Amino acid sequence: MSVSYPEPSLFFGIISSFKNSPDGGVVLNSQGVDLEIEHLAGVGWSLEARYDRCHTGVSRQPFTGAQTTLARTSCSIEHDPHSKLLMVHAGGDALTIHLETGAISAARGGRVYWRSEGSPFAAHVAPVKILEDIQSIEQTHWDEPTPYRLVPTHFETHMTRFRYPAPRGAIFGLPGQCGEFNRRGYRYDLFNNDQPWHIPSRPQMYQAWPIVIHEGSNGEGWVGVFHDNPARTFVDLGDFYRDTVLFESITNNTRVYIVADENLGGVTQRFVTLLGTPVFPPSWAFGYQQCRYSYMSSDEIRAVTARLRSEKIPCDSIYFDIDYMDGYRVFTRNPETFGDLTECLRDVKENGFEPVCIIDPGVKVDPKNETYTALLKKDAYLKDSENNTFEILCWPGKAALPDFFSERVRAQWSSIQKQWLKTYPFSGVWNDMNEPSNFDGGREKTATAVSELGPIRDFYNLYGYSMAAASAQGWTETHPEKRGVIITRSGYPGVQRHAVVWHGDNSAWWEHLRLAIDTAVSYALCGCFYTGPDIPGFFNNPSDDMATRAFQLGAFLPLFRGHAYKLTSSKEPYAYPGDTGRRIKEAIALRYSLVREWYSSYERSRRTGAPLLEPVLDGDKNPVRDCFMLFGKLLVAGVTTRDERARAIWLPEGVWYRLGDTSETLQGGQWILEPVTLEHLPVFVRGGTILTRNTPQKNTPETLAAEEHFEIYRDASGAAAGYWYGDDGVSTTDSRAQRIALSVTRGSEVVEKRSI
Ligand code: MIG
Repeated sequence: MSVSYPEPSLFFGIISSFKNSPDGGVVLNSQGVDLEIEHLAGVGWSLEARYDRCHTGVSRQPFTGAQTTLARTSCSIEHDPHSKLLMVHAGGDALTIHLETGAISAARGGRVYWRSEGSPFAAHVAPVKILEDIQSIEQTHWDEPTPYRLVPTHFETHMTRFRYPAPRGAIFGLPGQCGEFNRRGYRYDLFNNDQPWHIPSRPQMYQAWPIVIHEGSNGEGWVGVFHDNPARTFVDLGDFYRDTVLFESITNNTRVYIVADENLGGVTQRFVTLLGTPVFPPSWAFGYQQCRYSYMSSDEIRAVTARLRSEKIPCDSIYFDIDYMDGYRVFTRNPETFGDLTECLRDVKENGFEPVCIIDPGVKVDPKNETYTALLKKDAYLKDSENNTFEILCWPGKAALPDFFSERVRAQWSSIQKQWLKTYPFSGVWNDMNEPSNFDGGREKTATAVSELGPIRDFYNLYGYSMAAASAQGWTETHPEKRGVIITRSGYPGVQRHAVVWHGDNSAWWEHLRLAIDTAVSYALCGCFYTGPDIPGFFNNPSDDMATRAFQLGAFLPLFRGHAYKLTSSKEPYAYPGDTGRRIKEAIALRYSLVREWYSSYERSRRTGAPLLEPVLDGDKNPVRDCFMLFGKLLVAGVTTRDERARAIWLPEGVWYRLGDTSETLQGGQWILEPVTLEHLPVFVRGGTILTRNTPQKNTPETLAAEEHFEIYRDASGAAAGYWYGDDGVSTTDSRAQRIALSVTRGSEVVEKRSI
């Protein structure tokens, strides 16, 4: 049996007209399809293909995760009838379009950094059958032998395509998907999904980030491509087509952003400009946080927090998972087990913990449920094709999904949340299940629902993003002056403007330690800096060694939160005896000893766009397994296998030190073999760094208020520099915020401080 991949029927090829658009861009037309070219200041090119005239469905995505108000650089056109080339100039950037083939290339300073082969834009005008990866669908066709992992299944759709040859080297991106950090050679299906296995053959995960990053096509610098289409999107990076980057979305219009920079970090910076400044969580969010599915009563919450204190384990936050609710009705509390919720919140706060409550999107269908009826009266739910409330099955049983795509509904939700937070003053809101999860028919069925803005299949991947936006709005309305934590499972590029992200239901497996590193670094490259996994892993009971490595790793990832599934053993740091317990406590103490660095570096990254985490690239620009750069100055080497005795680590150019040891220098620009023990992870500091070190107290605010000292790691010339940020830790505008540049010169022990 031969399986063919569907070829599009329409290419954006022979260009029949082109003209300047009123807002400074250029509009081209080919076979009835418009392509609008714009140049965004500080970002790069935006190419929007509008297939309205040859497609049904939305003519323009009602909204996207990107910032829509960015300044446009005005474009000038240069047409050479002889060579049939159209050049569009904007600042130092130039885009060249071949008027007879639709081929496009992008260049800066005369050097081409991105190019297509023929027309990159194409569409299936007549509906095509989607070929699905058999390993990724529940219902497989094992009896049909296939020469390939694809079988035709399920549904017919229009599709639009964007395709170009992959330059050499690694392809990064697609944060949130499982599988290798280097995505080259794989195929992905971005269709947000609650799938807890996190294994490469079931890659559809909670978030859809249609972003890839690779070298420039001339082998210089780095290029990022954001295929901004929130409908289900297939991304093929050389699985079916060798050496190709291909995006295919099941709906009409696609906007593609192409950004280029000399440095990988510069690509991130451009994405931060495009997607917006990440939220600034309060300082306590940089400490250790404790969660479990679920602490079953306010007494259990009190017992856990008391134990953490009595064992002298620093911790900043305690999470209330779904069992605090009354029958899983959002915005309620269980009258028996959490009857004294008000007092419980007061007690944990007095003990120095910030309480965070889970809030799911599904509202229990129940005429006695106030939230349900209030939203029903406002006509606030997604509908089915007959215009009745679309119902899902989730924890509360039958539930209705608020139409978060609608601004009106987001405002209603935020006022309900405001009422809730006024009654029960939690310090943060945790949005789970917002892919949205549906135990009845999954995403295929949910995708048939209809929003006020149209059929949700056209923007399905924005549901979690929209819920996070509503939560963030609710938080701000409750506390205009105070930062809180909104933490979300589902998302789309731009979600970092509203919320922080956690990686969802991992397992206490060694494999998932690697996945946690790859996921956090992938997110960070795309400008979403604050993410992290469940530590030591949600499902399963870890071995002692695995738990040790998990806490040691978590201490170096932005979100450092312990969590555990209902049917597993206790996984709080105090649950481990002997050396395991000691090592875990030491890992947490190490986190707090660097908490000023966390706070300062995060503040700088969100402000400047410099990635908080980056891959470590060897001399051939290949990512070094399980290693990452943190704050631009620490090199953290994860240990993700049992009984590892030594780690091969590439130290980038320059002078390096082991963390905490300024006496011995290591030469960079080479591989080293570093012996490892269970005591700690190998962590190195780049020469030229001043680290602020803290003395761990019971939580972050107390640690930041206590005495600090500087550790000086000099570069080859004997100098070092650092950055120190401080404020009151929670205010949105804090007049006492201080930004200080630290420096020492050769031969001097004095750390100079300069306000910036
Ligand atoms: O289907 O609220 O990922 O962190 O503890 C399980 C219960 C629902 C999934 C989340 C997990 C959370 C759990 N939730």
